[in-house]
Parts: sequence; structure tokens; C-alpha cells
Amino acid sequence: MTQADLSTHWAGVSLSSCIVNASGAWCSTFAELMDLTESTSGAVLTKSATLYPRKGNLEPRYFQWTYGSINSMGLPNLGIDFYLDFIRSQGAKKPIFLSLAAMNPEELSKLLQRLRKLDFPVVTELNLSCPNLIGKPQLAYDFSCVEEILKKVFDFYEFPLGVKLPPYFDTIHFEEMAELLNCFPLKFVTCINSPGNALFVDPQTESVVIKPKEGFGGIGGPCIKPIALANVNKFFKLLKSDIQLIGCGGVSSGQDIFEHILCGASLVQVGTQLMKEGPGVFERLQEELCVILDRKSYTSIEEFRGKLKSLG
Ligand code: HRO
Repeated sequence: MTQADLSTHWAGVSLSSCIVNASGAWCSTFAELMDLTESTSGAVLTKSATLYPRKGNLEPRYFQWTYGSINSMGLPNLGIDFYLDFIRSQGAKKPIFLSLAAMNPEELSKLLQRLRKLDFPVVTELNLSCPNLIGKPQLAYDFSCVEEILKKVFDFYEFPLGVKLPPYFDTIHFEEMAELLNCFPLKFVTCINSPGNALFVDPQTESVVIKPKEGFGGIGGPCIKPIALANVNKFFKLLKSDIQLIGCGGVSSGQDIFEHILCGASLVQVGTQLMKEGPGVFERLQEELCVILDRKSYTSIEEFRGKLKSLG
């Protein structure tokens, strides 16, 4: 078997593999980030960082079953300074990308000012879609708010930046959001964050399974793959060609990654399956993807990326 080339680029940075962690999965603490650094993932992406550390929502706040996971973590993280120190301490071992979340525009502006002062550029995924902040809506469902935020950001900020979106379900929303995003020098768009405010019911106990928000939370895992693929493919078709698509949602096998790339993703993130299987998941997924590429005589992901066929 020849070994297919799984390398890619993310916001201009070369990665040896197109498979990375999703922000939030195994990337909050020093130990978790070290595990990812030592794994075969193409890069490390941090938990969404806020200006100050946050404890997040009450536990239990994560639950998984065969077809998915539900979470209402509430953005627990160690704060921007911790994640920047981690990136600094790791040097050039493996590309490390920063996920950023802000509770309000002032906090976002302070976070970006902090990044601007660094003597190295940090590629940043701006999380516009956390579904679990009690009393706060998901930013990216408010289109004028997204426009306002991006105008403020690109007024002064020049390091590479992309955004993570929630899933959309209507053609007009895909079109309006793409039109808006096309006005800004974004490097990438990540589709999708967990579909929010879902409910898992345990019929045995006749109860919800997580404590915050009376059991409502964001869902991940196999059950969201068709929604994720639809969002990747729609935005791949609608966004200008210099905005990369990052696929996230429903990835637990090499075939899932193949499908995301076929829909247009330049790299693919793994969340729920990483939580289930641990960082060894990257090696298995790479092997499974290589077997598929070999069977189809593809030698690199660029040969089939975005080439999903329509029927007639
Ligand atoms: O921490 C969370 O509750 C969380 C975040 Cl920030 C996110 O972006 N997506 C998610 O499913 N959970």
C-alpha cells in the first residue's frame, strides 16, 4: 500500500495531517494540550479562551451515548494568559492554534489587543457560536451583531483569523451569512459548532442527563454529521475561494473525514470521538483515511477536495 499524503495548510501554516482536535475536546488543561502535542494530530487547537479563567456550568455537564454527546460546559477555561504561555512554551514542535471567545465586545477588543502585542502571529479561531452561556444567545444567529463584531475586529487586527459558526438550516441564512463573511479578510470558517439546545432523555430514570439549563445542551457526534456536511458544502460553494472551510461535526471514522473533504473541507476537526477514544484516535483516523485514498487511487486530499457530485 502506498501512503497517501494527508498534509494540508491551515491559514497559511503547513500541517502534516489534515486531522486535528475540535476546540473544547481534550484541550483545556496543560496535560490535555501536551497529550495533543504528542499525538499524531496535524495541529493543536486550544479550548476557547476568555480574558479571565472561568469555572463553567455546574456538573454533570457532559454526557455521551452511542450516536452522540450532549454538553453544557459553559466555557470553562484557564484564561488567555495560560493558553498564550502554553503556545510560547512549546516553540515550533507542532502548530498550535488559539480559540478565542468573548463575553462582550469590550472583552474581545482586550483579547485581540493582547494578541497584537505578541512577537509571533497566533492563528485564531474566533468562537461566535457557544450554545451554553446561560442568559446569552449564540452570537452568530444575530447577523447584524456578527457584522458589527467583524468590522471592529478588522479595523485594527491583522493576524490570521477565522470564525467558528453554529449550524444554519435555511438557504437564506447560508446566503446572507456568506455574503457578510465575504466582506472581511477571514482566513477560514469552521462549520459547525454543536447544534444548541438539544435534549437527551434517559427513559430509565425518566430524567435529563446534564444539570445546567434543565438538561438542554449542544450535541455532537455521529448524529450531527449530515448537518455538518451540509454547512461545509454550502459555505464552500458560497464563500470566496480564499476563505478555507474547516469541517467539524460527526467525525468518528476515516470515511467521515473523506466525506467532509469531498464537501470542501481543507481540514477536519474531531470532538466527541476524541473525548471517547483519547488522542490515539488521530492515528486510527489517519490509517482509515489512507486506506480509502489508496483504494480510490488518490495520492493527496487536494485531488478530491470539494468535488462532491450532484445527480444530474
Ligand atoms: O464550553 C461550552 O459549553 C461549549 C463551547 Cl464554548 C462551544 O463552543 N461549543 C460547545 O458545544 N460547548
